[in-house]
Formats: sequence, structure tokens, C-alpha cells
Amino acid sequence: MTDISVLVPGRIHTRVIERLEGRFTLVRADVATLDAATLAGIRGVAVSGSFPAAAIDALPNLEIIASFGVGYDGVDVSRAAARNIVVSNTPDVLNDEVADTAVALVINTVRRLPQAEAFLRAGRWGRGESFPLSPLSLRGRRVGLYGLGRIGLEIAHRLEALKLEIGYHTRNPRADVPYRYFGSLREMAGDVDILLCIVPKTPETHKAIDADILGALGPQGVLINVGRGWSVDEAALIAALESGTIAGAGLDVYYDEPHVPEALLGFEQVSLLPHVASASVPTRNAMADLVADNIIDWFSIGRARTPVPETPQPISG
Ligand code: A2R
Repeated sequence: MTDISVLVPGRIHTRVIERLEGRFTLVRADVATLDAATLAGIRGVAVSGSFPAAAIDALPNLEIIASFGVGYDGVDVSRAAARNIVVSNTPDVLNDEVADTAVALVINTVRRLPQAEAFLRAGRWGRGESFPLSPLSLRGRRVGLYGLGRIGLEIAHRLEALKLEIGYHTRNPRADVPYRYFGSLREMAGDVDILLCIVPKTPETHKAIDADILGALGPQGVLINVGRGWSVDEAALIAALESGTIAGAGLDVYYDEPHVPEALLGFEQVSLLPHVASASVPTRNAMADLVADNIIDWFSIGRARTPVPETPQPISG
């Protein structure tokens, strides 16, 4: 397969490169820098992040775009589908890691454990001071999951072990879970004390968690976001934290990463992580392997391993 050219634009996990190097001719450059002959030779793309319509259009013989990560909102899937190009993502291999991080973020936010550690490290405990009791507790709390897919379900299983009552809002109720279904996000926000966001970035989820939803969540309410920053109106969140409309927030994702609004940094009732939900060496290795395996399978057996549902799976020629 060394006669097949695979484009790797921008940065990607080094294991993707290690797995593909030697098997394919790798072109490590951005589309805009390549000549027409090189562009015409490219049949596969391995990408982490953005691959817009213009980049797809520049590659007349492209067959597969293997995207790193479960969310593939950076890739123009409708343009790919229109050209019969398969897009793959890296689902499932990160479910447990992201769910573990989500639970940690819930506990960190509610019990203020990062602040407690910072207090100890600053020597304040050693000097005889006491860290203040956390105003909130997980005891007796109700959680509402906005999204109950592969990752959401793992989060729900873990939260059950914490003895929390669980509800969820999705467009379609699931027949295979014992959790309470809410037909609207607004109704669920009004019923629960922790709203946990784990939906994909789509036009429908844009700023879905706005001032109205935060108002419904209420003064004991906590927002946790491990999905996409896109789903939260950050200005409304900052206003709700300032006014006490909600009690706290735990965020791993932001609207304009890596930019985190200055105002969020100032809140003691907020726990902030730099988009690390899947960021362990073993899980990122598994994601990198899946990117490489999608490309290898496509060119060796004519099927991608984990194609996204929006793009067709034509048999490779
Ligand atoms: O709505 P449904 O029945 O398709 O349920 C999906 C839900 N969902 C929504 N819920 C309410 N309103 C919407 N407009 C909406 N769009 C999608 O989100 C399903 O329960 C969940 C997505 O599940 P999966 O496709 O299995 O995604 P996974 O692997 O759990 O990852 C979720 C997202 C990724 O797309 C990344 O953005 C992020 O987590 O890492």
C-alpha cells in the first residue's frame, strides 16, 4: 500500500504517524501548500480537528477522512457524504475515560476538592487553618443527563454507584435504561440539581444551555459540561454564577478553546479542566490506533472500522 498517499494536515498523535509510516506514503502538510499532482494522488486523510469543505474539494481522489476523537464536528461530513467519501471517528474506546473524568468533575465541583488541595499545598492546613466546609454535597442530589449515548450511559452507570437519582433528555427515549426520561431540556433542568451535558456539537445543541435553562436549574443547581463548549451560552453562565442563579459549574470544554473567559477563572464555585476528559496515555493510544486502523482497513479490506452514520460506505475500488 506504499503507493497510496495519505495526507496528515496539522498535528496528530505520534502513534497515528508510527502506525501509518512505511505502509503508506505520508504527506505531512496543509492542503494549501501542495501542488496539483500531489493533491490528486491523495486518497486518505488522517486528521485531528478541522477538515473543512475547501480542503475536501481540493482532493479529487479522496476516499476516506479518519478523524481523531469521537466528536467529528470539525470535518464537513455533508460535503464528504456528497462526494461518497467515508468519514470515521474514534467512538467507544474513550467512553470509560471520559465517564471517569465526568464523575471526578462532578465531585470536584460539588465538594471543592481542587481548592482543598491548593489550600494544603499553600501550607495553610499546616499553619493550623481549616478548609471551609463545602456548601454543597452530593447527598440527595438528582442528576439530569443532556445526552445518553455511548459516553452518557457510562456516566449514568457510575453516578448510580454514587447513589444519585438519574434522569435524561435526548430526542428519542431509550427503551433499555431505568432512568426517567424528560421530553425537554427545560423540564429536566427544572427537576434536577446537577445538569450534565454530553451531547455532540450540532446546530440543535448550539447554546442550548442558556439563561432560561440555568434559571430553571436554580440556586442549588450545578452545571457540568464534558461534551462541547458550543452547547453552553458562556455569557449566560457567567451571569448566572455572578448572580447566584446557579450554585456552581464544572467544565472540561469551552466555546472558544483554548480561550477560557477570564470571569470563569475568578469563581470559587467553579472547577475548570483544560479539555482532558479522554487525555490519558492508554486512551489516547487507543484512539490513535483506531484512526490508523480505519485507514488500514479501508485500503486493505474496503471497509472503515468505525464510519460515522452520515457518510456512506462504498466498497473501495
Ligand atoms: O437525541 P438522540 O436520541 O439521538 O440522543 C443523542 C443525544 N443528542 C441529543 N439530545 C437532545 N437534543 C439533541 N439535539 C441531541 N443530539 C444528540 O446525544 C445521544 O443520547 C447523545 C449522543 O450520543 P453518541 O452519539 O453515542 O455520542 P457519544 O459517543 O456519547 O459522544 C457524545 C459527545 C461527542 O459528540 C463529543 O462532542 C463529546 O461527547 O466528546
